[in-house]
Amino acid sequence: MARRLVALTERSYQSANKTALITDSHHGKTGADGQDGSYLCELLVGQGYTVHGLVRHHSEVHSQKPSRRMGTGAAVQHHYGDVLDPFSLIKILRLASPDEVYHLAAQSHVGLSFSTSSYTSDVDALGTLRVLEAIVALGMEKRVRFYNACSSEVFGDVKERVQNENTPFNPRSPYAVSKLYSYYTTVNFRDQGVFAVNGILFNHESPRRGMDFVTRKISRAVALIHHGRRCVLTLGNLNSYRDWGHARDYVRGMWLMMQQPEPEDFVLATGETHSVRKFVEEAFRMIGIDIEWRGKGVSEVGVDASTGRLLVQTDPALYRPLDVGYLHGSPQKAKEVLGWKPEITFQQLVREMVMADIRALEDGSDLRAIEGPQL
Ligand code: G4F
Repeated sequence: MARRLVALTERSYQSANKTALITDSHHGKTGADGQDGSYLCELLVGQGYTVHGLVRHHSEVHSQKPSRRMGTGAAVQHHYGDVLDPFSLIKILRLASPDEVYHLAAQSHVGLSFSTSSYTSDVDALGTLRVLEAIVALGMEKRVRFYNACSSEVFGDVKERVQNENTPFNPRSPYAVSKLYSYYTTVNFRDQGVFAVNGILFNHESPRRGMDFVTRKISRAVALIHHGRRCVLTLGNLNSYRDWGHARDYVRGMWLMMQQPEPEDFVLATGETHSVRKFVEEAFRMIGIDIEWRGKGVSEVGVDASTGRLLVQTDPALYRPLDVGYLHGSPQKAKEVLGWKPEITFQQLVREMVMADIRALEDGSDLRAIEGPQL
């Protein structure tokens, strides 16, 4: 394929003096304030951007250390707003006057979307429409580039063993249906001339991941067990497979999509898939424990193979009404066109997450999970 590669170091679309706006998260911390937003801020500031973050007000913000909250300290200007409030979007877009908008704001917890389906649709589906309409209402559509954080969840009950940009969609949750709406809305605006792209990102994790996503739930529980602070990790479906990468790699892919001469959609994935069970085993291995599985179905438990101590149990309440059992992405197009490939392996990711949680408990920087029912 004779495609032009735009590497981080190339200068075809200059980064210097550019301004970016990152929309904030609603749940699961995926905006300027959360996992993806904070890594993206760091990348953009490093590239010489002025970065604005749209921050939704929630009291948790104020319980966190500012450096962690902002990702990059004073280099990022945060503004209160909400994708549910079109006026706030218009005001922030006018004030920031961005060259690039990274729309990450979402209710990003798939499990939670079953109990908050209307809210999730309002934020994830209509929220995307509101940002795009605000750009057009301000007459900014000719100069603003727009990135939509779409999700591998749109593949749902997968129609192909390995999913790529041409795989048919088959969403299985209110979250996934809403993301599919956001996908087609982005395509529609692109077809009307806006530089608008969808990043169809497979799961991406890090020590900054929200504590109610399965990888962080596992890494934090392993750290607590290592410190003798908690006994049993409680999970839902151990047998679902995910293509897990590192968020730092994925924000680089987002940025690259926005530097292309033409707007196109891209899958970002590692090309490897592992079960939740495997993640658990790998995480415990980091603290020298081999897990042995005993029993079946909801009675299945994981014990320390050398002592028989109970370490993992399952709870039917943590199973979703519908789950996506298998996701496995192909990063082929991103590799060929963007020159993107993930640098952090599955084992390195698990190690980094477990070690970070162990350190956080040691140095007192561990932030307690928000009280409430488990997800
Ligand atoms: O970590 P999860 O909650 O992530 P999920 O549902 O795959 O969604 C994440 O990745 C998507 C793709 O990038 C994003 F669009 C989305 O916003 C989010 O970031 O669950 C992963 C798997 C599921 O099959 C779930 O049923 O782990 C299974 N699981 C088993 N026990 C659990 C648990 N998930 C959670 N959250 N908590 C459990 O106790």
